[in-house]
Amino acid sequence: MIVIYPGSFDPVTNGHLDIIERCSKKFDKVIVAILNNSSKKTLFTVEERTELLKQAVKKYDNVEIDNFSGLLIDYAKERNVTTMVRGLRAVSDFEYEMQMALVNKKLYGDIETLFMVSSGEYAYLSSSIVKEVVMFGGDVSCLVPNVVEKALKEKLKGGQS
Ligand code: COD
Repeated sequence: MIVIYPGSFDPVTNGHLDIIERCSKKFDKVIVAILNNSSKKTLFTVEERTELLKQAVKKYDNVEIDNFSGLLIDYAKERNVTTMVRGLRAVSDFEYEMQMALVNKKLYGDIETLFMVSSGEYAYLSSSIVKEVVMFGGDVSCLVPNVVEKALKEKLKGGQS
């Protein structure tokens, strides 16, 4: 089975990578789909987020990095994939995830969303938290891959975003 793991990945964290690794063991192929939405302000461009993800997942040969703009269901149709994977960290994720899964299903009946529960050690981790820690000079080496840590320091050098 081929699945799409969609997200902003701004930037990819060890929490995302944990989901990707677990999916790569369970499914034949994982398409990590980065949202390329010019109206949503991101720290990293879609090209930068793609490059960081490519470097972070290069050890898995069944993981592809791609990007999409517009609706996720249109991308899913284009790729001929009907299964999405989303990560669930806490109850706070649930409402948004449930809404998204139900809207996607309403718009495209074939689509199914599978939820993978975060590993306990990453349940607190998000891209936003990582950016905030770096902005205030903290060490994120245990939260993101080395390439991401380096890119974050370059971007946020001197506390500027
Ligand atoms: N542990 C486990 N899972 C995690 C962790 C962690 N530490 N951190 C993040 N995750 C999961 C998230 O729960 C999510 O499932 C996934 O990883 C990606 O997370 P983010 O934050 O990078 O990405 P999101 O949630 O901003 O992505 C939202 C989309 C881009 C998928 C969504 O906005 C979308 O599909 N937009 C396109 C427009 C569209 O179709 N809209 C209609 C939807 S109803």
